[in-house]
Amino acid sequence: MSTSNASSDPPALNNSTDTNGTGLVIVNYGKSLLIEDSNGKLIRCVPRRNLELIVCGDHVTWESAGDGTGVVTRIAVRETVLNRTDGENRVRPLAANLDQIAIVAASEPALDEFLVDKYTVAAELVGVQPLLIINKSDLLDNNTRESLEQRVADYADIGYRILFTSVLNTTGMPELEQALTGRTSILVGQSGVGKSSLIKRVLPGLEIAIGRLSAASGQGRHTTTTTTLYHLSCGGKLIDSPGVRDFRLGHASAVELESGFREFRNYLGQCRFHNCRHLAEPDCAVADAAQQNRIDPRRLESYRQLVAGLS
Ligand SMILES: Nc1nc2c(ncn2[C@@H]2O[C@H](COP(=O)(O)OP(=O)(O)OP(=O)(O)O)[C@@H](O)[C@H]2O)c(=O)[nH]1
Ligand SMILES: [Mg+2]
Ligand SMILES: [Zn+2]
Repeated sequence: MSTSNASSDPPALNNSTDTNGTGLVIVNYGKSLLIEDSNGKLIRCVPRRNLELIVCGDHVTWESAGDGTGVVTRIAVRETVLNRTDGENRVRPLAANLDQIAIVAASEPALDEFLVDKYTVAAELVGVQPLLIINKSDLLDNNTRESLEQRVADYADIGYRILFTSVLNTTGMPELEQALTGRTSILVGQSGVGKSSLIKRVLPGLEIAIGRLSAASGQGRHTTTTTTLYHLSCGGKLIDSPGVRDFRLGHASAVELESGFREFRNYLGQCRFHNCRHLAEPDCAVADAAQQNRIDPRRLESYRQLVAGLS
């Protein structure tokens, strides 16, 4: 198993590899990146100029620089890519060649459904399954558990899998491992929900920096600073990513957004206006479905908020 720690300092390298070839990107530190060659060795590389941003999960071609380090010369075509929009309105890739997006939430920090919605839309647009993980289930009593279950029930109705997990009492861990087996998954979500702790659980012995929630604010500290790929012993790859306050989808049109809400699909094409945006138009099949609770009105509100953000 080759991994690297989650701090921003590149780990010590095995310098015995000195060839060219293909590699898998384990982490991009900014100025340098670590790739894993076909023998599982880690090689520190720099990207050749003019390459687009290289991300975790990318398959690349590299050339030896002759000193144990390498130069990445090419990025293989990505099967999938998870994008976000950054503060300067640029669409940036976060990770590539994923086949599952595991959205991690918890009761602390409080569940942010709009954030979860944005990640489910991102997963739909990427074309991969979202898995919703409600971690820290050990913190729930009967009442809080019931209310949280109710809040996430609509995601189950849509068809998304929900796993309640606890790193402390290992609830849901066998199911989580099974869901991760044989796939490339990324853990995303707010800071402090326990993404790195979950990785540490499924990869015992791995030293991952685990932060403490600030007691005062109830906000998690940003303990994970780089997106990092780990190999699971059960087969499969798991990518840890830094926690977020917010997630802005990569650029998506209104039509893409409506198809990103899977449960709307039954109603699309049934509105009075063929170009209905499901905002305030008359005879809107999507709005009618929400009124009858066949669509969660809260999810329609999320969609409307995202469409409003387009203008
Ligand atoms: N009670 C309880 N605490 C947990 C659980 N999982 C994680 N924690 C605690 O939650 C805090 C944050 O955990 P991390 O794993 O660092 O969270 P993270 O999502 O990786 O945070 P970022 O790296 O900042 O995005 C730590 O103090 C963990 O010990 C759990 O299942 N139950
Ligand atoms: Mg973390
Ligand atoms: Zn409509």
